Amino acid sequence: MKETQTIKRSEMLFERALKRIPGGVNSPVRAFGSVGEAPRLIASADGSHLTDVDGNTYLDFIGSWGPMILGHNHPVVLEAVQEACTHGLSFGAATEREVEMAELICSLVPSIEMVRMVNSGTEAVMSALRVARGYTGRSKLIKFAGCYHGHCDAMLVKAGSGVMTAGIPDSAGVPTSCTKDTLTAGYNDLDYVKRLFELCGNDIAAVIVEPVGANMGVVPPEEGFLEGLRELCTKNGSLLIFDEVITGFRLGLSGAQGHFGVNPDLTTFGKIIGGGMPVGAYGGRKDVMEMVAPLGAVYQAGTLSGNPVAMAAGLAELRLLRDTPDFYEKLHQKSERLFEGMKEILREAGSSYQLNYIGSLGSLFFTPEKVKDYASAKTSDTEAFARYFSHMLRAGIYLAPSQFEAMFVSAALTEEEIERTLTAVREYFL
Ligand code: HOZ
Repeated sequence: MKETQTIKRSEMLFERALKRIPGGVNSPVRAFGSVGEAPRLIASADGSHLTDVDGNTYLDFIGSWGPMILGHNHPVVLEAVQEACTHGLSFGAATEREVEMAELICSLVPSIEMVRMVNSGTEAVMSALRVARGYTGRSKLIKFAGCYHGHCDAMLVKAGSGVMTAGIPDSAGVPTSCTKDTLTAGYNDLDYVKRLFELCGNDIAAVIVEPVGANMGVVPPEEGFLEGLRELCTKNGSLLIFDEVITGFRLGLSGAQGHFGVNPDLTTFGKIIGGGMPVGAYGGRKDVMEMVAPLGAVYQAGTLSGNPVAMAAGLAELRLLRDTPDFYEKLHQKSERLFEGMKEILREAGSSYQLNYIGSLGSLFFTPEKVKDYASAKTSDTEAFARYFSHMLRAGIYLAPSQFEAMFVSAALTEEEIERTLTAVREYFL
């Protein structure tokens, strides 16, 4: 977008939104608060592009925060949704598609023997934690600073994502009784987790982790970290939960667990499994999932869970990912060209930056420190990030409006668009 292009309609609508929606948005990061820009209100999207209400187009590196791995408006997903709509929008009853969805997920992710569909990643996490507590009869949970597991009460402790830029490490409205059993460790700090297990191993129901941190910017696990968590959980009779809301079906068909070869007991999903519709899921070992009502004593329910239209979108997207030859290889090669190109520019620009990436997820941190956890991510100069963000936005490149979110690459991105992005990065840094 050029400086001369207008954002008048976005501004006018946002003014109206501020009067009737808290902060003008339905999810905090969208307010662009930490980058000092007016949010662009989006009217439509297609392939690798977004178009705002003023008619400006942007190359989209958010992809609805993950689901749009195929790009926007993929015809196969759209057709599946349109076809499903003609049969009814919601039945509140069991359907054939949800059986197919459960079978498909179990066939693609080896650690999953049974799965329950819900409506969001938050719901998936909340339910998985309840199942873990029900199964083990224990109450304590270990989470990692900077990991974000949605906005359920027990997980709003040193959470990543919007919580990091909002400067509220522990949310108001969450009674201490809801978080007193949440223990927090540093990401990649296996020794600390060992100490927690030494102190109260018999009380720990579960360790929950993003197998690749993607809500404090992208922070991959160091060698041995996930394996170490697996070992500790097995040894102490605790469950290991991988939150694959972002990495599921993004790093590969079997997610981060397939990529790293570490099997959790339970996994949570969201984003890609809904193909852009509001869907989440949790699943894992049969003996654990058999705890869920009506089979077992852990209660969890939902009117719109397994919604037929949402299932149609998710099934179409997952089947495409499964059936497109070399889908992930090609996406990762494309991402590598982009991220390695950025690294080269950053090297030329000096050493005050870090670029972490894995597969089609990446983050540029404005810090000279290697970013391996929450503390090192927090050393980033967020004002410098905001200046970079504004430059990119004006060049027509739509990045996540926060230092602590990921850059998502979609299969719709073309070579020409990668070059265009690198040119904008070069213009900023060199
Ligand atoms: N929780 C998302 C970022 N990790 C933001 C979701 C949204 O604003 O749509």
